[in-house]
Amino acid sequence: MSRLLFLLLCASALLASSMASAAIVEHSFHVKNLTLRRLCSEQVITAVNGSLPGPTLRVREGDTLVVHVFNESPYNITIHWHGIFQKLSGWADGPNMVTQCPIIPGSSYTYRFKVIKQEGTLWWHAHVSTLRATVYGALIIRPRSGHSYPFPKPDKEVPILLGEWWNANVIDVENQALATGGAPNNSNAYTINGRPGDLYPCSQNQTYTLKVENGKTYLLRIINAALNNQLFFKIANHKMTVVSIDASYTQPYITDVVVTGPGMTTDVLITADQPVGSYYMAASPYASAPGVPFDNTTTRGILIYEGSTAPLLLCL
Ligand SMILES: *[C@@H]1O[C@H](CO)[C@@H](O)[C@H](O)[C@H]1NC(C)=O
Ligand SMILES: *[C@@H]1O[C@H](CO)[C@@H](O)[C@H](O)[C@H]1NC(C)=O
Ligand SMILES: *[C@@H]1O[C@H](CO)[C@@H](O)[C@H](O)[C@H]1NC(C)=O
Ligand SMILES: *[C@@H]1O[C@H](CO)[C@@H](O)[C@H](O)[C@H]1NC(C)=O
Ligand SMILES: *[C@@H]1O[C@H](CO)[C@@H](O)[C@H](O)[C@H]1NC(C)=O
Ligand SMILES: *[C@@H]1O[C@H](CO)[C@@H](O)[C@H](O)[C@H]1NC(C)=O
Ligand SMILES: [Cu+2]
Repeated sequence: MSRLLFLLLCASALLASSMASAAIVEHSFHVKNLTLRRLCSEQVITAVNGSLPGPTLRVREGDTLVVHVFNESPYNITIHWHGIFQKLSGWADGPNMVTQCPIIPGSSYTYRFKVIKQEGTLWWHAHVSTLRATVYGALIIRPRSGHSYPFPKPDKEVPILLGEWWNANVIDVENQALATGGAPNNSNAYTINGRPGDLYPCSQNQTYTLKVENGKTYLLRIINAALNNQLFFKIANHKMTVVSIDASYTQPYITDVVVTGPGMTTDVLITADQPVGSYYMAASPYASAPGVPFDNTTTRGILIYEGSTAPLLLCL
């Protein structure tokens, strides 16, 4: 009896302390066809809410995230919350046929979980077949209110999602590999926030640009959403201070290149402290297995200083 009372008291104390600063953050995802023009041709992809990447979700540590997923696509879908601990909410984790049956076309499912003791950047992606190539987005976890980052507050925060693009329906790519017993086709491009960049055909106008102001500091939340490849990421003439990896703070360290494995995230601070101008950013893969072909192309974006007039681009 006293033990039960003790448990109840503990439970209500916990509830009171977590309610003090926690919120319920509720969103809906509409998964459906999206027609995009990339690399000289049109392609129908599966995407959330008509954009690639899909919507960025923002919560604070301690919040409960509720996402209603409506499957308006022709394919079975689940959404995985990559890196979330899912304490006592394993059924919200998302792997198809592991923690749930898929959300079949025309139906919906609600994910509900608490984000506890994780701060930084994670992301979400489809966990059925190869659909995560196009069904993905950022999940940003800020400190709970009254708490701050263990580094100087940046002027702005920018998700940088590195992705992979196929000039094909990714379901067909997978099915073709299954049917022939061979390796699936490699991707045709890498992307920064859904854009391949000016090194690819017909893609000059599909180049991600980040406008910055002289003297300001930016928190880039870099996410490797590629399927198979480790990617190097670099910005010409700019140093990066790594402050967090996979939603865990790190000892800050300064570097001019970061490498992220598929699924991993790296948060870096950059300061716009270079002469006003335009600077390339780029991501390219690292693969060391001998004789195994891989997509060895490079995606580029551009960091543009406000007031920059010269079209001159500084290369890496
Ligand atoms: C997705 O789109 C729906 C319908 O337009 C909208 O109500 C919802 O707020 C969007 N979700 C996000 C996370 O932006
Ligand atoms: C969505 O795209 C798929 C594959 O291209 C196609 O088979 C299907 O008819 C499309 N569905 C809708 C509702 O447009
Ligand atoms: C979609 O999910 C349903 C229900 O689990 C299953 O019966 C069906 O085989 C799945 N379809 C595909 C193409 O995997
Ligand atoms: C895979 O690549 C081969 C060779 O380029 C091409 O013929 C085939 O159509 C591709 N498969 C898919 C599903 O795009
Ligand atoms: C982008 O440029 C390509 C040619 O490089 C062109 O075919 C395409 O229509 C352009 N797209 C837009 C949206 O301007
Ligand atoms: C990429 O791979 C192709 C085919 O294996 C090869 O011809 C080309 O030289 C490689 N390019 C780079 C930049 O490594
Ligand atoms: Cu994942």
